[in-house]
Amino acid sequence: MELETLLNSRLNKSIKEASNTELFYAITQIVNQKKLELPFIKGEKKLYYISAEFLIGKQLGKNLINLGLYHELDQVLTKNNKSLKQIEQIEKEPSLGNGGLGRLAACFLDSIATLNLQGDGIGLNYHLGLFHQEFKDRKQFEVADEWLQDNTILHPTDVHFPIELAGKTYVSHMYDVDIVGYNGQKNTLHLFDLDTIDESIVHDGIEFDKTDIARNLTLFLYPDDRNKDGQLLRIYQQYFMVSNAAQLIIQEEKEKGHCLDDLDKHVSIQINDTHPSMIIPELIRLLIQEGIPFEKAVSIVTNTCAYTNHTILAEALEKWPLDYLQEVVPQLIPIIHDLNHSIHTAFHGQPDLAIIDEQNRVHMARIDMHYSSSINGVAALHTEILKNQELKAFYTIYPNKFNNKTNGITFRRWIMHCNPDLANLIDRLIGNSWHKNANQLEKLLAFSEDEHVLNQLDEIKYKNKTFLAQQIKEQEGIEVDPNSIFDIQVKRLHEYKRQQLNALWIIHKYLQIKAGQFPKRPITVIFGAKAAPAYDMAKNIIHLIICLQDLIQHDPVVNQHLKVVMLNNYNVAKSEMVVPACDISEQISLASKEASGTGNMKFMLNGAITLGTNDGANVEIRQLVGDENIYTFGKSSDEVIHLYETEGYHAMDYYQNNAIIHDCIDFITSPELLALGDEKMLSSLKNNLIHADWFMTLLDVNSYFTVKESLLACYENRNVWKKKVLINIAKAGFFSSDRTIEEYNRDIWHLK
Ligand code: B1H
Repeated sequence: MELETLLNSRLNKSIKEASNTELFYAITQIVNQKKLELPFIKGEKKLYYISAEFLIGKQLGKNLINLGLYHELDQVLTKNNKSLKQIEQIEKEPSLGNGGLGRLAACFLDSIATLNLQGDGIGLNYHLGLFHQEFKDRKQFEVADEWLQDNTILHPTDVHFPIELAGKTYVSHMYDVDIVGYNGQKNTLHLFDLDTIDESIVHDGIEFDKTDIARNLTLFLYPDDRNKDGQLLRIYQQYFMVSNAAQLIIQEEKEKGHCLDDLDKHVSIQINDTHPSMIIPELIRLLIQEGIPFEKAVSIVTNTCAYTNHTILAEALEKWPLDYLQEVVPQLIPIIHDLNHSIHTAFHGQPDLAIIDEQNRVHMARIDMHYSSSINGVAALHTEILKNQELKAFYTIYPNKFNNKTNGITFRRWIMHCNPDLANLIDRLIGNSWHKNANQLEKLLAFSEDEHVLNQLDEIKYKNKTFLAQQIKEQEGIEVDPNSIFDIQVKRLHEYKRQQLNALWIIHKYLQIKAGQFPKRPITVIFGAKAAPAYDMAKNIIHLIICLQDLIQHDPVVNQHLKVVMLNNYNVAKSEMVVPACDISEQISLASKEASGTGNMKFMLNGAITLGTNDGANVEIRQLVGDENIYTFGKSSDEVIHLYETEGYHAMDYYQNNAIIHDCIDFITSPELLALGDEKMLSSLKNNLIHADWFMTLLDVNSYFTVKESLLACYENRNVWKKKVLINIAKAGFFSSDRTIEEYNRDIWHLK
């Protein structure tokens, strides 16, 4: 049936008369029906991608694209004076992730299904998600994100497993989300939950009794783990996730009639960071229960599992006190001891290889590295740092396990859905083969001198900036000029990502404008970021940015030249608004610290120029586009690593010896800012920058300011800029997650 007829038959009125909400539910029903008709992907071997986060974004538009229905439906609705884009807004965004790690898992599920590979995701159904960010008094506050209300994506199943937690048995409940590929087939994301969860125990934002496991287990992603109860809760969550995963895998294998001795021939398990690492001892335990001897079970599990490392920051390489594990998962302790013992014997007690260290902490990443068959980093530089620095001891003993898989993004969401005008222009120029073979984008290079094409690209950018400006006006109440340069930094808030460096530049620009030195063209600096609730310095940085936003907005001279916007509650939907509207993509982490980054890829694909350090995947962007088409600055990762090793960085020296840095930092506690901000938070940030500055903000101030000025100047050279934009789009094909997944499959999973 034609879509229009189908839609009419679902509504008891005409499309014109129906409200957006009525249309949303009618379209959702149609999509659900179409999904039901799709076959599940089948194969000899199946992948299970286990992750604490799946930042999947709104599903309706994505499903329509992957079902090949978006275009037709859009036309039907437009004809009836309705906007599909507005109808899509009605869906609440799933709050099942935090940042790049979770978004990567979502892009991977999309590509796995699109490549017709049999692979399901396994995670948890967080009722209140990460948190919803609110600003009050220019500060971040966290409230529960009730994204599950009006749920249209989760399907309850009748799958339940018994899970032992601290000696008590809980019964899990599995919910499924369909993962539709861009190829007429589907996989599933399985989210586990307890029926006894009680949202009403949450009070004062996101506070709740951390010990009431039956009621709290799957309330929130990343509960505050500063104290013991919080850490225990994270262990409860992680074990609940992996015990469900292990039982599901074994059940599915038995249903297929496979022998568990052959598990590694039929199953691959990808461990996304260390949160799912307990899958290893848990699977060993269950295989032993099934009658397989310990040594054999260990070897099967090792061959089945593969581990991805996403960061070199020590804080994220989890180490759980053995006592805590003893309390929550006593059934795993004998296995962990046996594994530790084997390693101790095999490597003569070498301390940096030990699973249980001298302080009786269990190193989760070390379990992964000893007992899986692949260890990968997420960008070329990151993998080299793992091999030569962070995980050197392991690279020495297992050189063949290490491999690189540079991250990618799904082009279905990150250009076709978020930037339809650009996608359509590309279709007209080079045909649509790039939808399934992203390298075809290089054909755009043929137009790099074509003034007409370059102008069309520029007009699309202007239209996207105008749309974002409208949204900012509506949602944040700030007027921004689409003719200004849109300079954007959106990502988790962390000192290593150095949003504070960007803020220092804003202060610098503000002071220049105050002194009568005006930029050639107004600049709009846009931020979006959530700070972890327990991360005070990150909250201080958000506070500074909002104070600057308000100071500048209300200064009648400065606001002619400069605007700052801190987007509230940055999420996937907001990202889809800002990515197509960006001129300058800020990727300014301290070199060596950003494992890859994936926002950098989204911005490049949508025609922004990167202003970045030689870090993570920026390095690969630079290799692809060439030095003329990216603006890099700052010390290299080798230099930074050397500074850490020699304790050679002293923020105070920069503060005392550089007048510009001195003035910018002093301005943080200037009367102007103290009139708007919290004295304690602003001085704490200032003191940190002078006396600690663990992520070396001041190291790169000089080169950042200089290179940023030359990038802004380049924008005025309109034809040169437009050509750079085209080259960035044309070279972005490498960053398709289809390419990444083909590599995982070729080197690690071998699904077909
Ligand atoms: C990344 C995290 C992360 N790496 C633990 N590690 C967390 C780890 O709250 N926790 O417990 C939260 C986040 N996230 C990101 O992964 C990297 O920083 C990015 O550079 C990378 O692109 C992304 C995907 O690989």
